[in-house]
Amino acid sequence: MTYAPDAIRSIELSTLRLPLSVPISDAKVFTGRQKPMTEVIFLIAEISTEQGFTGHGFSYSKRAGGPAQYAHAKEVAGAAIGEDPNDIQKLYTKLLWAGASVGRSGVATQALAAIDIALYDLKAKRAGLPLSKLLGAHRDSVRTYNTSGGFLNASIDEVRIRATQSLEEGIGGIKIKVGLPDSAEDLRRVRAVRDHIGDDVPLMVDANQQWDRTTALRMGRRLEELDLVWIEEPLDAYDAEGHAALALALDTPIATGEMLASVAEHERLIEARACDIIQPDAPRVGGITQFLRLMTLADRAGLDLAPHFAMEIHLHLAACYPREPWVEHFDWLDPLFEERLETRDGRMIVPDRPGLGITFSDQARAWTTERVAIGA
Ligand code: SMN
Ligand code: MG
Repeated sequence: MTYAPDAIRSIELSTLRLPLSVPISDAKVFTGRQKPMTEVIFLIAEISTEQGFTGHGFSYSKRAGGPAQYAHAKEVAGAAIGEDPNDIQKLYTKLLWAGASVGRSGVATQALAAIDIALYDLKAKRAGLPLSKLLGAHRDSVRTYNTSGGFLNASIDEVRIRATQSLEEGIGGIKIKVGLPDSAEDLRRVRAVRDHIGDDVPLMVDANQQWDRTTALRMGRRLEELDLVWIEEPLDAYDAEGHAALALALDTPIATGEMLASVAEHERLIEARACDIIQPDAPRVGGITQFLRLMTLADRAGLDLAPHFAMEIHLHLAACYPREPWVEHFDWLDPLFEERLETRDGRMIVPDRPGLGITFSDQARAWTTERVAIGA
């Protein structure tokens, strides 16, 4: 059977505001750098082709950046109309050049990410394959840990309750936030959760960049006894040298990377040997085309992988990583999709539905604030 080229007929872009049930605080709020988070803004891309195939993708922003991502996507998406949707790398490059004056990272490529992810969803659906199978999976499920129950706005009792709920739902690990101005309170919270879940349940902590190098080393040494899976973002996301020194000084693995906005920024971290576990975010680095490049670099550097947030996308990608990865569980996005991801025996199960396996819900449509059809 010869290949009959298809063509992109339209790209529908929309902005969606997901309200959070309570204002969310990590350490960046307690150091006064940010306000509590009350919503997450999503850029949705829905691509349709002349042969009738469709694909959905999303990017996101917190506190600022959403309108800019939507505006940039609106300006450049037209360059993809009429192109073959299977030429994903060509399309990424074409859209990058269409908006080249604003660079190859940050908002510019986060706007492209939604379209890039939608193209992979479409290609996998055309093939009748889950995205992980299209890309070449290593596994059908991925170890998973919960974050949404461990923020600093929650009391330690609430954190304990959410940890129990997560473990009862079949989630395999618990991450809690640290980085409070009072380090003694940090230690009390971590020790309380370790005592609550027991020594055999994987436990991680996340300082969201709020320790200085001295505090990070002191806290890292005091946390060694708690046998953590990793200490996340102990330092500023761009302090590759500080992370590298800390990784050498501590036994507990160092994880970081979520805030980096391009493959190039991650390469600097990898070259500096700044971490043991890399935590890239596909929407944040420009989509799946970029994430796949990054997975290759990370594997060659011998790093473990624990992608940040957006489990609906990262579950498929982590399933393709050569080393046993982790995927981060948040329940925040559940209302956006008709389907729910299944967790059992500590792992998240890759859906056997074609593509990403997600359908936007009526609630998602109701939370949509802007929408434009390019090319239709
Ligand atoms: C995080 C995620 C979502 C909102 C704030 C902070 C975090 C993480 O750093 O690792 O999940
Ligand atoms: Mg984090």
